[in-house]
Amino acid sequence: MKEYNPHEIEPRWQKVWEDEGLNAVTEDPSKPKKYILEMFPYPSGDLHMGHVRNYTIGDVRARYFRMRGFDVLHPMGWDAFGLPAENAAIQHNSHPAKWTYANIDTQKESCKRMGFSYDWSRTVVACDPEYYRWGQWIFLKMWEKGLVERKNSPVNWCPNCKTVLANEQVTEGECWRCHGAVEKRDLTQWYFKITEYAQELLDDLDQLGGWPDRVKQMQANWIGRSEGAEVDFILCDAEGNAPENPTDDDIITVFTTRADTLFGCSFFVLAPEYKGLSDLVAGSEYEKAVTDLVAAAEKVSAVERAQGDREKHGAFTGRYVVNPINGEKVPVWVADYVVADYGTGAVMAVPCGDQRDFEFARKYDLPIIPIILPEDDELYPEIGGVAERVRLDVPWDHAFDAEGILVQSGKYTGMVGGKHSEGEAAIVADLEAMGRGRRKVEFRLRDWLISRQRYWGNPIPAIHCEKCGVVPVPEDDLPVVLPLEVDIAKGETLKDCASFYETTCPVCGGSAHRETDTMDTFTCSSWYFLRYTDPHNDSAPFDSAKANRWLPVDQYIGGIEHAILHLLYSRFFVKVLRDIGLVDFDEPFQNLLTQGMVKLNGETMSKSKGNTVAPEDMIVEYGADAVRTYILFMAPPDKDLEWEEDGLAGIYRFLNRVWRQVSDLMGVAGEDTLYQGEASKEEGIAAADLLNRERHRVVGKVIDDIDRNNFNTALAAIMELSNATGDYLRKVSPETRGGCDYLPKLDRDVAETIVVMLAPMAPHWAEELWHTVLGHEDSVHGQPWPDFDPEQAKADEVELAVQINGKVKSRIVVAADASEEAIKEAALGAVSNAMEGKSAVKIIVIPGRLVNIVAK
Ligand code: ANZ
Ligand code: ZN
Repeated sequence: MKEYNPHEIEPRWQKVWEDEGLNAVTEDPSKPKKYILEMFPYPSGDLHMGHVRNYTIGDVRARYFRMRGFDVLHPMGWDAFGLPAENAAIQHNSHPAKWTYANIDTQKESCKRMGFSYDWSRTVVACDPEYYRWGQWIFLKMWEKGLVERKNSPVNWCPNCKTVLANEQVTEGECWRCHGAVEKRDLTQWYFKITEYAQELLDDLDQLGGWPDRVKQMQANWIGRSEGAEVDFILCDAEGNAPENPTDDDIITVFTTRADTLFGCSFFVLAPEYKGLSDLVAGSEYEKAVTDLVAAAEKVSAVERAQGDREKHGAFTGRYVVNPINGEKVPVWVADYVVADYGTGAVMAVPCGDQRDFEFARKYDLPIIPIILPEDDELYPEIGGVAERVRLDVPWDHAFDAEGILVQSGKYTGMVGGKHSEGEAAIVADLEAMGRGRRKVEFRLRDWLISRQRYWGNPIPAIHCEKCGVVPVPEDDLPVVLPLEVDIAKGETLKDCASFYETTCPVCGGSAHRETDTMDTFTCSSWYFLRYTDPHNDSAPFDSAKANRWLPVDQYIGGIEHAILHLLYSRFFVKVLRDIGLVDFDEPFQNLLTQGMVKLNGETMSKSKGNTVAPEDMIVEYGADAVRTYILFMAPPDKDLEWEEDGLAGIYRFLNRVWRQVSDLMGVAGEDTLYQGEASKEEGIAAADLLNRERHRVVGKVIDDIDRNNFNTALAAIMELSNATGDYLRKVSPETRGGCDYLPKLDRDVAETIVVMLAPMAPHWAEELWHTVLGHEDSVHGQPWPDFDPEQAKADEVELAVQINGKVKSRIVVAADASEEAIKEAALGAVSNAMEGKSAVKIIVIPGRLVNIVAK
């Protein structure tokens, strides 16, 4: 018998599989399909343990479904554009393309060494013109559909990365990549109008039953639907007089979810970027303070400013507006806690109901008028039911933002106030009747800023012509090839590349120049999963029939860090492609698994912390099969995994042990046999029965577990089958087994069942056993999944431990369907001596396990 030697076995089988095209997608329409997908990696350096975990999970599912008779698509590719390639090129005085393709080669080799069953002929590489060409094509289609927009707006600018960042890429005022401070700049940028799909992106979360609730909640929060109303306030002139016949120009509108609190509005606040703000203060004594405040606010990102716990800053504009509900004049301030791009950028401040307004009022000594109270509030006896307003010095230290009763609110006094409340409905209805308000739904979601002032990305297919303006590159001229002769290490940009920059206008034929912005790399990852279905199509991004057959993806696997942006953008792309008529489904990913982190000593492995374990080193030590199996065994896939090399060594020993058990079962262990099988005939029969039962039970359990991604419990069950096998081999000698007509069949059945069930996890190990020990010619990976008979999985009898006061004193064997009374009787009988005159106070039966007799 040969020893299990992964270093010899694994590369050998990898070569055979590759030569025989074992992992090629069959495209067999007679079979049901499964599309198993792992998020494609960014090619920076080699694979790390997080990748290996992600791809192992996907690989097991792909292999499992092939064995269960599905037509499986399981591809891999690279998200190959992006900033790190530029930074590396600058550092090493090289070219981003060189760095990127070298890393792709390294990662691909590592994938092969891990035995992942990708169909490499379907690889999608985002920086290949054959792929990005179709990204440009989709861009043009979106443009045609009115989903592309250029606008001049204040954008987040990272001075470090010299690029614009989407709001989503700014966290707490920092760039998501370099963590440097982000500034505001006014630039003309390209946007995808994802907001047109906001409602559908929210509604269709309901279709995603196979997504973690947490991820759906994160998406819903990001979309941020808010129901409220717009309310029109009338602007007074510089002397503070309300216009007699206000025109549209005299109106400043706010968005509020709490129109019920209008009587508590004691001031009014504009965002520092509010359009027309400078006109309001021009030439007045308030101008300087306002300008200073605006300048200071510019240095802080909107995200940060919107955070509740920040100290608020403001300045009075010297102007007033009239509250439409009660005709009261309130002062207009500018404050940094109001953001320009939500609602209207103006807020009716209600310090008694809104904590931010409350803090601002306290800081600048503005009135706080209590207009909503809980009935048990200490102020309630005094002003509960009072319709007319009195100014009170309220003793509060924070706003009251819950539901309550409206007080001091004119005819609305006594109504319930709060979001979606009776009072809110009544006030909005009256505002509508007056023509001073209307229902409004707001979304937090902003349009997607897709232009980047970077070289290493997909060129935006647009041309700037002095005469014709900005015009699309004609479809037939695609791709706009990213020129490789740009030396970014020397500081060159696309503008410096004349052969790219100088062009002619496709409309008038005059000289023109190309757009030099490239697309956000999130555009590349928003549809790669569609391209895999038809990766070499050179007349369309993909064939609709192919995409419609393979998608939605049956299982998508990736990190929680992509829970918002990547998934939202991909969902958006699919809806747009559906509306263009290219696909006939609404959602790209049916089931989503967000895998947990790989940790070392409680800390997430990361290069920057220097606490990584290189997959390569582990392969050298234990082989890829052990690494794969270990990763699956150590934790459920969505939970964090604490790396322990001892555990990996344990799994290696497990594979070795089963290797020898299979050899023993097949009678080829020779001198290496682990087991001598010397027990009595009765014990032998019992062990054989148990083994048969375990075989049926475990197959059923493993199917159940893998279907639910519970690979760890599936492996634990296979270990139980291995234990039963060991017990059997210890009790039944090879001679006994050979001399019996059904045991050799059981031996082979159990051996093959174990090998086939471990094949998705330890593919090389299983293939080798399948050929050399089990004597097959074809591949184990083409075998059907073992059947099982639930009837045979049931035990006729069960063994129970019998305890007296928690100490095991005996064991009994009872019928599996024995009544509790019968079990108690048998247990008492078994321990009658041990009771030593004590009497049973209570008998507890734990079915299938034990009986505990509480004795005194
Ligand atoms: C008056 C009011 C009274 C408000 C009250 C709240 C409580 P959500 O639920 O997130 O949609 N708001 C509106 N536009 C804003 C902006 N551009 N910057 C900062 N805050 C803004 O939040 C809606 C509420 O946020 C609105 O309702 C408004 O304050 C504020 F007791 O209006 B509310
Ligand atoms: Zn032109």
